[in-house]
Amino acid sequence: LSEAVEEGAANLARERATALLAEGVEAEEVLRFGLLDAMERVGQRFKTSEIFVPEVLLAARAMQAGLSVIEPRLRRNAIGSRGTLLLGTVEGDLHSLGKNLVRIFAKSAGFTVIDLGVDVAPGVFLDAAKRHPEATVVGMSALLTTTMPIMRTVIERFEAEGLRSRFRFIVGGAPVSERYASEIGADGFGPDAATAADQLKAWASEQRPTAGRGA
Ligand code: B1M
Repeated sequence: LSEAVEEGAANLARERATALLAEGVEAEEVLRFGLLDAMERVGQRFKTSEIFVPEVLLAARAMQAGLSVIEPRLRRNAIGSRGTLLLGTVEGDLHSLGKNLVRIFAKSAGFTVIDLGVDVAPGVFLDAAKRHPEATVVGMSALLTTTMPIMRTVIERFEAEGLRSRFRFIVGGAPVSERYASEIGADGFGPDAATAADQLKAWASEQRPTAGRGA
């Protein structure tokens, strides 16, 4: 499977992921050793100019094909809704895979996820917050050092509109750190999608944020 992902062979990735599940391999193992490790190697080869954007794009498509096969298994333990998460990759950033993983893990943990997609402008997060009064968490992904600052802008826009206190903000993505999350005023950081889902669960079991918090 990891070879199929590295080669950007989406159909093969789909077939191999399906075969692995049929053989009884756990979906979490397929994710870690078949998909994530492969994409890590793709990143390394891209960094050293061994491969270029088209190959990376094909690999990402193959990973997405594998992800769609294992998603129902990862979600099999999902329970009733624990809350609603507004999720997106920030403006200027087209990287979708980490965000999609957060969506899968959050859904598995019982959350309703409103996936706003990639290249999400601050105003779009705000509109979604207004359209979904049930939402209490905003999740933002950024993979580029140039797009990370947009996460701060989003939080500032929520503050300016008086909406900050309704939400917890969780951020993540390869260049994002816990320290950066705290610097921009986010409430949480997810080094990976599973940890992000754990954070959501922890928040859901606490009380909602109180008015004026974080303003
Ligand atoms: Co891009 N890219 N890319 N890329 N790409 C990186 C990020 C890069 C590190 C590669 C490199 O140089 N080694 C580099 C960024 C450098 C930097 O900013 N410092 C880079 C670059 C430069 C670019 C372009 C500028 C290249 C160009 O055009 N010259 C361009 C930018 C386009 C844009 O966004 N405007 C670009 C384009 C692309 C593709 C479109 C070809 C493709 C994305 C396709 C897609 O997503 N549909 C792509 C890919 C695939 C990568 C790499 C190789 C892999 C990223 C990935 O999907 N990883 C990446 C190298 C790398 O990261 N090693 C690279 C797998 C994914 C599951 O991991 O998203 O990190 P990740 O998510 C993790 C955690 O970060 C976390 O959970 C996941 C694990 O469970 N997480 C969260 C993520 N979001 C979270 C949110 C949370 C919590 C946790 O809470 C809400």
